[in-house]
Amino acid sequence: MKNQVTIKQVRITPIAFRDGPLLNAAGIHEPWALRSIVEVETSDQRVGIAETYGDASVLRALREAQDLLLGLSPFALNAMEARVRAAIQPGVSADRPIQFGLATGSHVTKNAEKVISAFEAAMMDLQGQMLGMPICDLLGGAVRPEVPYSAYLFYKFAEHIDRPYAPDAWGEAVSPEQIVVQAQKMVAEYGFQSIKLKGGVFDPKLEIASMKALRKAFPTAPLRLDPNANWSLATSIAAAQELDDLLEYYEDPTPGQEGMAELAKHCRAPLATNMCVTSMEEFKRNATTHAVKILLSDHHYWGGLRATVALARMCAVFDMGMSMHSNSHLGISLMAMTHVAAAIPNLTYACDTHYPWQEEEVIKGGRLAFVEGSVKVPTTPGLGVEIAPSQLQKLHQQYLECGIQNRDDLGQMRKYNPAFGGTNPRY
Ligand code: GKR
Ligand code: MG
Repeated sequence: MKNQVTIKQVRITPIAFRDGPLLNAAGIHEPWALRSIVEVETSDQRVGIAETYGDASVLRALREAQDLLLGLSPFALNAMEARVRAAIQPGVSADRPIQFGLATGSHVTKNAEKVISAFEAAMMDLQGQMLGMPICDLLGGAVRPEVPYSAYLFYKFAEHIDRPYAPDAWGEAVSPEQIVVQAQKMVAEYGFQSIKLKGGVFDPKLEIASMKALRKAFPTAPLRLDPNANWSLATSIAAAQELDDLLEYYEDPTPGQEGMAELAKHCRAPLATNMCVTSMEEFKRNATTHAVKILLSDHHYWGGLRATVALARMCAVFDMGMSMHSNSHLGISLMAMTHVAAAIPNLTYACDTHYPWQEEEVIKGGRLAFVEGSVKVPTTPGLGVEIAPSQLQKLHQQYLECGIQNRDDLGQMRKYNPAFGGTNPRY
């Protein structure tokens, strides 16, 4: 077609930003978190943007696929998806090993979905700019004016080993009392109304005590605990007796759908996951195992914003609730999460976000604001945020200098404790 706007350039820039010494089932966060920033430029000089994982295998997949977009209209999402699926090998091999295992979404087997998602978000940003509409309108329209997020608490050390930079303002949190202080600070600063604790770190007794202390400090807030499958089935069943009346949902206490299905028979709190239902095959199996009642969606690995809207419909069909998972991320991802969450009627649980743990930004205007725990859904065209070029350059330089190319929480923990086993489930 004459004068049709087409994609003429794609830029992929890996970045690194400071991240806290947050503890989890795998170990501890490294001092730098990685992301990839995608910029898709059109023949009429518009730039659409997206943010996704920054591990080496995703970066390589993005780079392998970037030229597939050249010449496409920003509206040609099906053509983009077909090209990417044909080009990206889903399998695991010696040069494509399984990446960080805490979130199944980060496996290389999902590289095609991850690349499609990133390209789709950038192309939908362009579509919105061209039509003068926010992305949520392209997804059917916002059903809520703001999207609620939950406080995402972590056990943590006061500072990283070898002190690569000055410690963050959050301090140490290795006891129930310190977790309550962390929650109070996060709720005071962001206004969150739901609270999630990342568990699977310490003895379950201490983590249950933390949940009880949170309940005392926040008598009415919905509470969640996520041990990232680091508890055996027996431990999870025993803990359920104490947690049942405290939890809004019990997220991934024990590994696998079969384990979760067995646990479901022994607890009243609904089970939620971002670990044992991360693909349509697993979704189909869950319909038989009845393991999980609440799915934590994540457009970054479920294949994009439109795929997440479709997933929400599947959840409705199978009587499942929907919440949203997060990994360490910046404002471009937060905006994409906000658009898609705004457009899904049955995403009724406050979404996860690591955003309070991040101090740096890549977007113009700096860090995004939360009001009463929610992010306002943008009404400006496209995604609603733009890259600050000097920040992109700075964070890219940090990537080049930080020496990390793949997230490795286990390796990082072994710097503190060389004997750290990393067995899962540990308790
Ligand atoms: O950042 O340590 C972390 C989290 O544990 C993350 O890796 C998980 O993917 O947030 C996630 C979850 O809900 O399982
Ligand atoms: Mg989780």
